[in-house]
Amino acid sequence: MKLGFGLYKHMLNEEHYKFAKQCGTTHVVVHLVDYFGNEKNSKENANQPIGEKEGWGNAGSGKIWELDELLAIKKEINSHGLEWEAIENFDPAIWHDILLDGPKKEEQIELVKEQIRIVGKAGIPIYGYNFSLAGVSSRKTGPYARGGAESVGMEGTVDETPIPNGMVWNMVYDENAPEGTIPRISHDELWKRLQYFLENIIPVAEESGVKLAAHPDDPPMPYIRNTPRLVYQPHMYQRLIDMKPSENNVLEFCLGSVAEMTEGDVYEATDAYSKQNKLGYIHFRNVIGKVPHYKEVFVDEGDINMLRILRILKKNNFKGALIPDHTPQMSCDAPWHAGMAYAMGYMKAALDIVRNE
Ligand SMILES: [Mn+2]
Repeated sequence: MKLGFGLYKHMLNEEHYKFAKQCGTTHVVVHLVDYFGNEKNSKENANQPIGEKEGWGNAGSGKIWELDELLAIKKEINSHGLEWEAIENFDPAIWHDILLDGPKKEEQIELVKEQIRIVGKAGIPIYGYNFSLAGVSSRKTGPYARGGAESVGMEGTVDETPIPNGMVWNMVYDENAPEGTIPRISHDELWKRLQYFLENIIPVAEESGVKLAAHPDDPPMPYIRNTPRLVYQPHMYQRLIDMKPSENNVLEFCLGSVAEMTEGDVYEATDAYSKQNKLGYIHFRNVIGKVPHYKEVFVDEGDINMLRILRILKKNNFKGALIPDHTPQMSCDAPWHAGMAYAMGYMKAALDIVRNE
């Protein structure tokens, strides 16, 4: 198992590579979508929810990331003694009509194929994605973690506001879209759209040496904003795996989201999917409660026994990376950094203990 760290696009600089290294990281997971490029969104709060009406800003230009861009970032990552383990998330600008079954679906599937080929050429082994129309939604911010640390959670209410045309996954891809909202669809329709994606992309991922890793829904409710969710119970991951059997069809396994699910058991799910060698990388975070009443908390204060998870992963020979995903913000001049450093110190010690058992 490897200790990893997630970096957002605006953190791809020397200061953050050094910070990650100082936390004991060996591998990084990079978000290249500029969710928070928008000036009105505070960059320090990049792991916190933004008002859903405004979304997370505008999607990108619709251009894929070219090989020279990726190699330049990789060179810098490597120069700080780190390895690039994964890219997390597609820009809605390149796959909105794959999610929405829109008129540009076929054009966009070719773009995604090309992106995966380029990621393979750059030697980045995993691509994480979240097949979701609403994306992250319905969470509130509050003093939910120990000592009143600011964090996110649900307090029993779901945002039912339909998604306006021109927006998907919290980002605006078409500012001139006609008035109106995206139509309600069934869960089966969403799975059909995923099937189209997997059938087309997994063969390219296989040829390119890239594993595609699916994040579950955050939060894992059956419907949010009038749209169905894909993986909102642990067993639904099995359907995704079985839909396109391949070593390259794997999971971006988010312990927090799995623990928030109303059915199943986070230990059984970890065991079942790690036994099948289906874990690409892990979002190693903790929560108290289940949807629609849960809070994200410090890694050592939640419902999940994190050492028990590590022992299951070790037993099943998991070799991938663990990253903190989100943490509560700590009361000081650098709330995000303090929260991350706390999580990383805990994770490093826990890993050392379990490795040496
Ligand atoms: Mn996650």
